[in-house]
Amino acid sequence: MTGINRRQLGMGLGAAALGAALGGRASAQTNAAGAAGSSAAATDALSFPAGFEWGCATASYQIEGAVKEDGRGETVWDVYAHTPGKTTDGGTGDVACDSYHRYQEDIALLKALGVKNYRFSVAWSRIFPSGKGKPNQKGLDYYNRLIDGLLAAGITPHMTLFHWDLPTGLQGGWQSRDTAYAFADYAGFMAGKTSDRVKHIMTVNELRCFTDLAYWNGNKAPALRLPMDQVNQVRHHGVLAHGLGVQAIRAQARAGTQVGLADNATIFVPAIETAEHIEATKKAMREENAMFLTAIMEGRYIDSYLAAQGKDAPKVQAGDMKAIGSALDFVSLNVYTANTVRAADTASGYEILPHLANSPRMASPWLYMCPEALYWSIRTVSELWKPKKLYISENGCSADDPVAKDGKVYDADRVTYLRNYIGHLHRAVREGFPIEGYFLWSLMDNFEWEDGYTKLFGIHHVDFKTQKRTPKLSADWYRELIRTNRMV
Ligand code: GBH
Repeated sequence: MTGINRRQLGMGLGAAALGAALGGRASAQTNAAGAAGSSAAATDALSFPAGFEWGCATASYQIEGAVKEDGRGETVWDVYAHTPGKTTDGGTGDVACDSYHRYQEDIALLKALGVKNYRFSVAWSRIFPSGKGKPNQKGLDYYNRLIDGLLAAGITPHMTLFHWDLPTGLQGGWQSRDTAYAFADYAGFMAGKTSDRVKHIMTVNELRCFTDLAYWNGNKAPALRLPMDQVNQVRHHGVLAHGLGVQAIRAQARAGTQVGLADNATIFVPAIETAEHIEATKKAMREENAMFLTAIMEGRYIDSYLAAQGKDAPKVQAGDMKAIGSALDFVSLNVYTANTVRAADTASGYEILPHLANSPRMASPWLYMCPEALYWSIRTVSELWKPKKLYISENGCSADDPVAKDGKVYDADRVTYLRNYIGHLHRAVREGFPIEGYFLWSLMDNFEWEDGYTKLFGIHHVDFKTQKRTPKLSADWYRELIRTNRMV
């Protein structure tokens, strides 16, 4: 559906916004507006535009297994997961969902679900086992089989090039500027080899996670706790890798290849939907993400960030910021939770309100329920930076997921989570923001990083002893949403 059609739809349906977000029934007024639209599918207040891209997401280390096969090189996550005490119950990605061998089965799952889009990531160390140097054909062959299999099933591949599994062969990891150059070489190589078939490429996944959480908080690989000046340098190398990656992809990809990134900007929602709180929220969005998404969208580090970091600010070389600010075809956001902001009489002009002990949340302690995050993430990013297109590249949740007597997982809580978040996605669509698609995290239960296999996000249950995949209630729900292209 075109932007014009969406705006027409939005204008007609504005009055129904609240009703739809709450799962209410379409009113006579909205039905009339829908009938006036050009798309047959958009016939009521709860429909999505025809062609809205529904998908599922996964990542290499979390699902592939086969860590020593066909020349794959070691990564920081292999080391971390095998270090006693790092992951809950000692979980590793050695086998995970065994997707390296079972990718055909996974394609069949996607097909049965009716999703037409799949977001996967490439394990850098399968392509360049030590991060750079001579490419490994067998690793590339795997992704060619996956891509061809997806296309044969009528599913569009959306490829992420780095989802945290950094080759240990890269000395110094993200502390080294050379890693950004190595990433660009790898990114260009993959674009050259796959862009005849892959038209959507994301450089990196979640800058904050592989920089701050890995080199400052120390709870993601390589689990360091560096001083702030070094942390800022790691962050800089992360955004630089993205920017140089964009340039390398553009240099080597076929015309028409769309390039972006999947970032987990910290999301803010206004306490009350009034001009002053919305302004404060946008300000928080821009300032709290200054070292990541703001730098990428503006091609500079904003003054407040540089002032706050003082002598610890990153060391920037000529040309870096230009590369970092390379124009993008789309911006993808991983959205799980958010913080509430109010306008306040503080130096920054805003206050971020803390989550409280009884704030509702899902099975992961950090996963506070905040459905409006999906709307406000899209709106604040759109209004601040006007990206051409947006995607939600991840949204989903962990849940308790007990297996019932009949072998099925009835995850009604996950359905509630998804239904509410997608209700707010629908609002963003209705209001005409350029949101193209949505990827549910995750296709199936998988290795959840430091939580091992104790927090599971899948809409398919995986029996890790037998590798049997079984649709949960949430998969049935998502299938129906896709089939009708409508809130269900
Ligand atoms: C995403 O990260 C990842 O892309 C994906 O691989 C992962 O499986 C999925 O979401 C589910 O977690 O130490 O308390 O500060 C999610 C974003 C941000 C979640 C940081 C955990 C920190 C927890 N992550 N957050 S805490």
